[in-house]
Amino acid sequence: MDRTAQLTTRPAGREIAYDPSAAPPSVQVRAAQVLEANWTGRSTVPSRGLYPHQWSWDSAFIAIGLRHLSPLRAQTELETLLAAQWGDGRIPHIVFNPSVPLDAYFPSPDFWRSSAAGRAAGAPGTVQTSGIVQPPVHALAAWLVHLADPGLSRARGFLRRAHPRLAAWHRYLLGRRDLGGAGLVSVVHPWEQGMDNSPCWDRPLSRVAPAPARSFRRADLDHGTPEDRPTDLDYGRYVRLAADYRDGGYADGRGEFAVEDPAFNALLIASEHALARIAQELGASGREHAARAERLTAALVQRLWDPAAGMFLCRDVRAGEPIPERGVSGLIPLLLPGLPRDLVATLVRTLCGPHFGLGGTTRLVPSYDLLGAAFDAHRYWRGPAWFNTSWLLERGLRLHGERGRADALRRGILHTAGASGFAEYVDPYTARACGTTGFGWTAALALDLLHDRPSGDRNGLTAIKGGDRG
Ligand code: 9WN
Repeated sequence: MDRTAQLTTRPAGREIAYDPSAAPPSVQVRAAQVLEANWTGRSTVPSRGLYPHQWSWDSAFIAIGLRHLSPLRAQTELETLLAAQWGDGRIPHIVFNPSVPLDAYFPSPDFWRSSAAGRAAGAPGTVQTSGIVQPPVHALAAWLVHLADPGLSRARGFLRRAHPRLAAWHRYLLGRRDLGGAGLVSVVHPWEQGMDNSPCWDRPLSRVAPAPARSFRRADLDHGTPEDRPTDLDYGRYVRLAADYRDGGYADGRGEFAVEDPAFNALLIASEHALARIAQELGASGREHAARAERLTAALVQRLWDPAAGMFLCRDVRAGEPIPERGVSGLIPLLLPGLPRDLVATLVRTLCGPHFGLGGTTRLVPSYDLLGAAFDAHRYWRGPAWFNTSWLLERGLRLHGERGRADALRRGILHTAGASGFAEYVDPYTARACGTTGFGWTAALALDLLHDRPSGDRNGLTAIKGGDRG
């Protein structure tokens, strides 16, 4: 059933349980309008101006919110992305819309040349994509989308068709991207991790010779304030890394940049838990996925936990050392059900302490250490708060019984999302909007938090707990 019409005409009170003093009822209607405006017929753009194509992890987050408006559209969103999967299993980070002009976004399809340069890796011939990936939130999204309307999902064979593709995606990551040899996945470009210009990348990026500024034209500056966006020097390095990867036929293992990232790996683990549930729904045991989730959790703790920092750190695989920067990525493993209790307690202390300030100085979780030398409250992933990371941490807090903190963060997300016009990101202290507005995942994740779920399983997380497998 498509609920979009109901949501725009009905008073919110009957369907939605939330505190009206903290979140104006119109947030739900306005969030639905953003998703409507960004819908292209088969998928949702993150933003009409700045990001006019389909992005991989955006689509997963968007589907998680969209399921409350239209389970069918949420399924279609993921199916459109999965249809662009490469033969080697990778899900590309951008699926290009052929009707959008080439100069609307850089790097455009003529930069990536996926069907030619990616032929050996099995890039599709019918659709143009990028050649890098983004965090694997997709199996988690598919499971949550299924739960929104299991009858429709079964009738359409949604999980039956999605499961082999999701399993191949994880096989690609675990088989081709274990560049450090410790069982964890490495990203080979900052855009893959999704937090593009986090100070965590500064050290590994400093070894990369930037492409000359005159060799490309940035389209992002047509839409955003330069102070809110990455610098030209960073862009030159992004371009160099992507061009080298392309020129090597998108083969893995050779590039200068290889980083094991806590959030990327934690999302893979959460998605393995989800795959276990999906397999069970399809009549299998799911044990293989649940066991993999446990092994990966152990590897994550063993390899990336830093007791002195009180959180997980990224690891520079090429230099063979941890990266001594506190990025929000290092808190995201809080969403994992199998994390040792003492680590959970330490992560919560770090989240609420002076480095991230939650419940004290900040309204949402900053993307980078408030006390770090590179902190900048406005520039992209170097300090501002993003809604997807706060949403993930809200889930983590709730999962581990931190109900009061989770409720406060939820109120903060809802209030800020509405008050900022569904901003891409905000100043963590003042909540001033940065980047673009009408941003897809901000609207979708606000909708998700507004939706009334049965108590005890608000986000379907208890359904994918490692200890609860059959
Ligand atoms: C490059 C689409 C994407 C998000 C990323 C965010 C930003 C792109 C860019 O926008 O990255 O992929 O052009 O800066 O950093 O997380 O998926 O919303």
